[in-house]
Amino acid sequence: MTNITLTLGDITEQNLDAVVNAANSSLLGGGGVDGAIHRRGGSDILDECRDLRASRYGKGLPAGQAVATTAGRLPARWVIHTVGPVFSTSEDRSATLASCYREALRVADELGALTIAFPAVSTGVYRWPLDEAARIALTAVRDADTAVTEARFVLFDQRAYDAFETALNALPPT
Ligand code: AR6
Repeated sequence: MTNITLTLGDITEQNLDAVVNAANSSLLGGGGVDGAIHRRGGSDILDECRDLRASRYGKGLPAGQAVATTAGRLPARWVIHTVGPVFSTSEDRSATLASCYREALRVADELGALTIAFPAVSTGVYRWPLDEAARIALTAVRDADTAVTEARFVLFDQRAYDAFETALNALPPT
């Protein structure tokens, strides 16, 4: 069973087996979590991302999928890059957001990563409302079939932390 924990902080400082990046399809970096991971992790991560684009994802990594690189100078061993959906009021993209978490855990299992840190995917530049994103994220991780023992949500500000805490307490029993 995966132990879900919440912490207020910066994902680049997490000393777990894997940290998840809220990337974009290009895999070539951006702002927010993505910018912080590439800045702190160094150029090895970007080099591997470029190789992945050339070898497997010529058209980019589709939303809802996940792929791993090493973590460069970060304390973690691996970065698992996933691409969240941009929030839409006209289309329900929650299945894609849930898929980000499930696929990241599947990649973690492939790597043998037992502990993983998640950011609140899609709640920044991609504008997803925090409460709903928290419910989707926590449900997906809680219901996943994985060998991961700790999934730590690393929330960047108090508002995000409070949204995840409320959603965690409100999760219906399995
Ligand atoms: N550690 C933990 N959480 C963080 C950090 C950090 N260092 N920095 C920001 N957050 P975002 P998205 C929070 O925008 O919405 C990028 O340009 C932030 O407060 O990073 O999935 C990519 O290249 C928010 O709650 O990711 C894509 O183009 C959450 O992390 C696009 O943004 C996610 O915000 C992806 O947008």
